[in-house]
Amino acid sequence: MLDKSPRHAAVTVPNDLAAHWMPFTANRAFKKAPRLLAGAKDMHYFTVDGRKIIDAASGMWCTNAGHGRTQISAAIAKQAETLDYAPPFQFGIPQAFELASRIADLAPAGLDHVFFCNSGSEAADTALKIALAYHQIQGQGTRTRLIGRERGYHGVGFGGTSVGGIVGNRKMFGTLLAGVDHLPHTYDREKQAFTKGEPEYGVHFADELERLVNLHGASTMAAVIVEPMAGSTGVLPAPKGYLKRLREITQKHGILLIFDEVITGYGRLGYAFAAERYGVVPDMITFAKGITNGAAPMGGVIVRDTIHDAFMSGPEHVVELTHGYTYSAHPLACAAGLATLDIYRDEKLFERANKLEPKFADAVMSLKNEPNVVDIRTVGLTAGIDLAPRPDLPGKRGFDGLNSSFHDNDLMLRVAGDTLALTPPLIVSEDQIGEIVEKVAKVIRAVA
Ligand code: PXG
Repeated sequence: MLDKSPRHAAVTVPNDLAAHWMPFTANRAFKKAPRLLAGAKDMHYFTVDGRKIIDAASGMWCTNAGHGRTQISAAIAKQAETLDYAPPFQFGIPQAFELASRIADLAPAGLDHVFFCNSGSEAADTALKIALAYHQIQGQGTRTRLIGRERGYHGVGFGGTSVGGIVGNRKMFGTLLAGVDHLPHTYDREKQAFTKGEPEYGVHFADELERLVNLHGASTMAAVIVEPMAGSTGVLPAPKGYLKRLREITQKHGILLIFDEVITGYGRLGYAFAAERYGVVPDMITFAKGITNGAAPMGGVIVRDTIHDAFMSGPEHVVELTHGYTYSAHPLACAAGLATLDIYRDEKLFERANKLEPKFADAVMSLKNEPNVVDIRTVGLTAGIDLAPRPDLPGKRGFDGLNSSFHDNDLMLRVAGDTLALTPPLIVSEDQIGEIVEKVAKVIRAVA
């Protein structure tokens, strides 16, 4: 039935979709059968034709507190009226300092400084640049090598693309940064299939870092960057003990460890940051997405005191780190961030995710016997469901799943190749988890 509330009143849809070259989208297929959104509230999107779609993707891993939070939109509106823009270089706004302190309070002890940017991509590139600059000012300028991981995603800047490990995102863009190497990914279906949470098998994948140290020499290595749970590549939780082992090896060799928590931050794994879930303290944490509940673009890097402090020397009138963005700590994003952190705290959403995790895992695992399901992984309020690729057309089953979910089943999910990813807002109810799983079952059968 058409819901007639004003939020999703009819929206004018342009006749011509040609001018907008859409990001990470199959443009021609989209424009033949557009998936157009007009509104959102709590757990739902509304389409331009008034259908109500349950959001099992938090938009794109962003809206952890659900959609249309008036506390956030009111804070943004008020900020826009009071101070629309302020230069972030050599000037500041109180909200930026307050937000940085609030983020540092959520982060592990010792990570007390926040550098703001506008996206996860900028956060990754910022962290990599801080790592290089840090070693240089420490008199270890030979440490220039950056290590990523196969199947890793750190956004689309040249740094993030270089350390990233998804071939489709790399192969069109030349030789990328020099001196980058990659750890192997941590997924072995034979040993790990249908695991809830962190797989038992795979801590040894971290030892590959020793091999890279033996190959390149520790004195050439600047930093290792990994996602505590690889999200974009289809939800690969770290094996038990893996991140701890990486920490031990990086520490032993003076290599910085960066956790890319763009997805895992702000409650997705049941904690403020995954670092807390795993009891491992990296040297830097990158974040984005959930910091503003998706309502304004913002990203950032949380930096260990010793790294930050190393920059704070030399004449005081001189810029310590020659890096930053016109929109670093943008007033509207700061306002959104502060309102978002209030909601996370007041509604105890991280704890809620933690409590729901076993129920969510059980519900999603019930899809095990649906056609073509070859693995299901769950961690926090996130799941990856691998469907066997069609031998003739890899990725087609997943793509058809995206269309079937949106057009025929009133469901939004994420698709990576032939993997369906579920990552609902942390406000999801148990009934809604059931509803999502039922809809996913229909989608899987539709693409069988
Ligand atoms: N790091 C990680 C770990 C990410 O997941 C980025 C960096 C880049 O963030 P920006 O804000 O520059 O896009 C991301 C982004 C998906 C999907 O479908 C995931 C992301 C982006 C788009 C789609 O899984 N993650």
